[in-house]
Amino acid sequence: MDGKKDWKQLWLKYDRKADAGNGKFFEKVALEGFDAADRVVKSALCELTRGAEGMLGVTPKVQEGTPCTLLLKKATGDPEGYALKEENGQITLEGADEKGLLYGTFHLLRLVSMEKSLAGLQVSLRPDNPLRMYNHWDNMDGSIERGYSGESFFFENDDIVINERTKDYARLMASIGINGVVINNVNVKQAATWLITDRFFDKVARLSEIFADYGIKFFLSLNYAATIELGGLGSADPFDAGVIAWWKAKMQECFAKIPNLGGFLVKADSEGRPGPFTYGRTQADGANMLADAVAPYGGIIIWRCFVYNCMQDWRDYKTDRARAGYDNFIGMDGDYRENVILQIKNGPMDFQIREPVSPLLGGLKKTNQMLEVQVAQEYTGHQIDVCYLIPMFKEVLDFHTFCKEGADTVADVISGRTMGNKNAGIAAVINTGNDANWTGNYLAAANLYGFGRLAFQTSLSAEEILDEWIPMSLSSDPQVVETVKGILLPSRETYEKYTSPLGIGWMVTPHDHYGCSVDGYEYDRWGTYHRADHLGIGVDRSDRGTGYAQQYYEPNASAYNNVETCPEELLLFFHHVPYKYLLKSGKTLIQHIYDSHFEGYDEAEGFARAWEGLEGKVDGEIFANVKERFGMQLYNAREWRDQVNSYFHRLSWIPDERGRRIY
Ligand code: GCW
Repeated sequence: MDGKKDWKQLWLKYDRKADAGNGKFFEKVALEGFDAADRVVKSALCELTRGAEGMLGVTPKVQEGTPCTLLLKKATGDPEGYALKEENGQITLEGADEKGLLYGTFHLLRLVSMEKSLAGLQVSLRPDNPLRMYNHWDNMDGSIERGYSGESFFFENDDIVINERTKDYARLMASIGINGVVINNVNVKQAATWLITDRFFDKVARLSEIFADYGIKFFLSLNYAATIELGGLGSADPFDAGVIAWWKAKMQECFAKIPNLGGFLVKADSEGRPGPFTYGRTQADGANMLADAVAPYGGIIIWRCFVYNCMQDWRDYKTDRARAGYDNFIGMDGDYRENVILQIKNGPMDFQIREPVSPLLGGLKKTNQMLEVQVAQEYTGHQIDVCYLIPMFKEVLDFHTFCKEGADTVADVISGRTMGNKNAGIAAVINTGNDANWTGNYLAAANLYGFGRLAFQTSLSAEEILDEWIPMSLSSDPQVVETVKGILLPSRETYEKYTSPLGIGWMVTPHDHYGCSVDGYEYDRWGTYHRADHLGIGVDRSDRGTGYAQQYYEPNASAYNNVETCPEELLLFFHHVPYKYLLKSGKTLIQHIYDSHFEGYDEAEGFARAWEGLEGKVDGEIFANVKERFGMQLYNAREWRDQVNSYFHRLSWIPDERGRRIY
């Protein structure tokens, strides 16, 4: 198989694998209770054939009735769930519905790809989160906001593109359990506003049908001011009868024209986007108006909570951007329609390498919630620097909010376990583009894969996910598996070490967000400050400062409020701390800054060296791609190390205890 074709399919490349006694199970396949003509069943059968032929050299014969070696059977169970069992040489895959069948099929193929024996197999699974979504920030001119792997494969020249990649994409998504996709940027402007009109309905419908084949609901981001821009109305006031009527008619049209439409994602009153605040209305007023319009069709409105003042005065120490999400939404807890879900970023700021968990998650007790994370590496290395994000996502999911005894983790809240609700789940800003390898750095596909797997089965560890992804995507050679794990597992902490310290965030090149600029945002309007002076650094968010720490339930609130009990990795997020402050390690804060920056660079160098050792063991193109990225990462890490260290050395006048070169 030629290299290029191979890497285009990412973890579904289905190259020949050791049989491990598995081939025989794929010889005779029978369906029971499933309709072979159903579109999702067809996809499952197609995938089964493709996988078995590619990996095992077996072409399954789909036949009626038993005896068979693989029985695909409809059974009762939770939606999207499945069970797999091997007994006496026969595997039974029970799906609770067509999607369950599809996910079970991918499970089976995954094991084959990992060269695991299917003998004695016994699993029963259902997804942990009802909604498992990827959000694209793709613009209709083909650009991608915060995209680091080429241009959009959905749009170009203000039009929709449908090609081979569309289907490959849907397969990849289904294989990791994604069941909803938003194809366009939340900043809906120009042509994208027209996606809900006749100009695009035909192509939008075709696109959505491709997703339907793989059990994926189709979503669009909406322009809140469409009544003005498309409807020619003078207003977007959610209480205006004309506005309400326009949306009702528009939604009727949308759901009639786009058969697989799940609903809409809305960014309102945020970073210059229009919203209900303009009319003196609340976020709930805006969301509910749209929710009522989509309710007759079973649609949902996913409303983002990224609402803050982006015109702040840096001189102002009282206004705190971290507070904004909570302050803007907590007062309306319980006021949202049942088909509204609030989508909340994992942290209160914006996808930094380290942030506390947003206090809105679980802070809201009567409102549907969805977690938003960013797989696109906006602040975490632009898919140049390697940064495996699954450990960070797991930290967020495992966080105890203390909202309800026994069901208080973020995972509980967003799975619906805390409130017993079904409109809940998890979404990620995706890291794909039209680069041949989808994600720029081939290793960034571990994040693409891992997010889906984690959304489906939250208990999977960051390492277990790599134990799947590496053999499926690179090689099952133990040296490759161990080396790549050795690079990816610590990579988030490495990135953190050479960039901004202890939760302070930012210090990035403004707008672009790659590379170091310690004061880049310090005197700007975005509310993102480090407040360093010659004595110390950090933002006082305790009750003596902005009071942000008080937005948490106890005991989190007190823990964060007090410099002694604040988790050290978040120390500078919550407190302004002198450089001579002694950390638990016995080091001063300034020494920690120096040490971690030297360490971070050295670790990145170690990763690059380890990768060199895989030459000839992985596909040549993949090897070269990652090697090239490591070259760029080392340049970046060195700049970060030396700029941060020099900055604090010059400010504090405190020398490095170990006398290393600081500029
Ligand atoms: O992370 C920031 C980005 C913006 C983005 C915004 C958001 C889509 O810098 O590019 O806009 O967040 O999440 O809405």
